Amino acid sequence: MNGKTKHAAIFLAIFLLWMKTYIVYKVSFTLPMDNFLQQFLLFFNPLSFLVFYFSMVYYFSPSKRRRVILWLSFIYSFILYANIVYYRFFSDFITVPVLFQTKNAGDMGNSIYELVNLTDVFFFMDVFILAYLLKQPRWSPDVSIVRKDRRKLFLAGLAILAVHISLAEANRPQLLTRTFDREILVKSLGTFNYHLYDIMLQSKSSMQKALASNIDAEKVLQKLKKDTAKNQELFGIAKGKNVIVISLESTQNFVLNYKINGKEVTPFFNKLAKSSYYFNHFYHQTGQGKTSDAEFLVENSLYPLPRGAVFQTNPLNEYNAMPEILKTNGYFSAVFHGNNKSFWNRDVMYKTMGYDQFFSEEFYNVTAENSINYGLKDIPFFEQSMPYLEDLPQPFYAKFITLTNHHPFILDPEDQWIDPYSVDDGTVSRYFTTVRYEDEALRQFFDHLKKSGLYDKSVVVVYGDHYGISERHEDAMAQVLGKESLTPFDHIQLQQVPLFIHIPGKKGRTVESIGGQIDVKPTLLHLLGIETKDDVHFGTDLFSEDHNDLTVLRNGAFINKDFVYTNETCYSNTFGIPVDIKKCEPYIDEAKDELDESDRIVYGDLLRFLKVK
Ligand code: GP9
Ligand code: MN
Repeated sequence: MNGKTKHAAIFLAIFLLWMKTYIVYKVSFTLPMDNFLQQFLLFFNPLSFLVFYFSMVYYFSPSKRRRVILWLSFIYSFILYANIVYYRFFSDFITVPVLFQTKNAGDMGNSIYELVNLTDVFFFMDVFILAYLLKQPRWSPDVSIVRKDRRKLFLAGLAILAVHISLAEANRPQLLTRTFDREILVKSLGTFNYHLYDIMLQSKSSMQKALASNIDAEKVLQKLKKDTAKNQELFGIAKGKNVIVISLESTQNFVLNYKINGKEVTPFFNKLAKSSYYFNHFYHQTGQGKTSDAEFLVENSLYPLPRGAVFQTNPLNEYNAMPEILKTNGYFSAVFHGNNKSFWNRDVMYKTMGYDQFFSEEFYNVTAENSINYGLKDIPFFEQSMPYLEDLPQPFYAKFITLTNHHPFILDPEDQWIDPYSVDDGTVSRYFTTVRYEDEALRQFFDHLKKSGLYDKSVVVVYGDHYGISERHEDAMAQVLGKESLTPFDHIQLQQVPLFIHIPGKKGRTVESIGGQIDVKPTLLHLLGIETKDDVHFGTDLFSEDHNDLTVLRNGAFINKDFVYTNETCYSNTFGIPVDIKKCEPYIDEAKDELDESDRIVYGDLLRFLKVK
């Protein structure tokens, strides 16, 4: 035994990775801590996984053990690093479905380049230190470990895990059964246990469709087939009109009426807010599927999924999407997007949703001059779309997805019509310039519509798809908003995106209803004079007095007129200060049930049972 501890080599490896993970939690992720138990859990949580993980070493022959320890350390570090890079952009952790979204990876080159730093090499330093130390006799892997020692280590792992899980459950009851918020899972379980848990959820959701039955469907769907309250005055006001829906890339509501050096960032949107119905308390409800999740919400009035993009995971389900409903009302449907057709699996999903035509990249003349970042710039995109649009059979339902205002918000100098915001954070600083460009693209598109005569014959719906500036830019955003620092309440406010609905012949007004993307479908159908009582949908008409203002975000946070619930804290919506959690409790459950029900529909593909009848 030459005086050293039996498992010295793996203890050393465990110790180094444990400390590294904890440092990553503190430095690379933003994980707010409410109490001492949470602090302790955060520190403790890497250990249980690491003990099990490294007990594998002893299944290899003694001569290989050193190499196996190093490989395990490297793989662990690599997965942790992948999470760091993903987090830098998405403020979120990797899930299994995200790993299969590789189709999008080619287009993300710019974004990834922006997110990887040279200094990241230091992140792997400890693996080199370990390689060096394991060569020293004091730390070299023990060759004499026998089955009994292995079992002891495994039991120790089990004991640590039991303590860990009980503490995590004590800190947050029903952690494993009712949690949508990955941040809480990672805080409590640790990154790697969380990954294992995620793999388990993945297998469960894959089975859900096979096990779903007509009876489940009946139970879930019956109460959702409701006759959503309407606004009698506006019902059918746009009957038979064309519908043009525009998805604004990464556009948050705070840019409206914002000025830089005396110049408006969104001169056109500011005018549009006055000449249309403008919803100033409207939230995005997207998850990991970003733009595609927003499309899913708007056209199905179902929630996207807690993990992955529903466009990728369930593209062959039965839905009752806007294009399908409108087809039975005599509409032709088309979607326009200057990017590769398979991005977000759109080509497959659009067929499922009943689109008659998809004008993707191949329909456009895309050159080095007229493209940037992900592809065709918005101005030429709208310009080149016009002839196609004018040729569509009417009435049509046409959706346009903009692209230029996408992270990392790069722009050619000749397209820059406003100064970058002066702050020491390139992303935030550039954001304003690409928003300004997008605003101009919309202005020009509206001009084209007016010239072509389509403007007076079409309802135009414009919405922001999701945030552009993630939480990790909070210092710069505090400066933008003129605050000392941002609270979780402020972060929820930042999830507001603009929504405009222009109806020909109507002057419009600012609508104060609190709502989200899930509400667009019933709102729009009602304007077109289409009943919604046979449609399964979660949203309610934003124009109706009985509109349900409980707006649920995909991570279980919610907003209504009285409260904002986020980060396990209940805030007064009027004052933005924490109030007794009990006030939020009834809605916490309602919000979760709603997300659960929607997930059951999507995972179980339950709408197929409706169609049969
Ligand atoms: C890609 C575009 C951007 O075609 O819709 O997608 P996002 O990354 O915002 O989801
Ligand atoms: Mn987007």
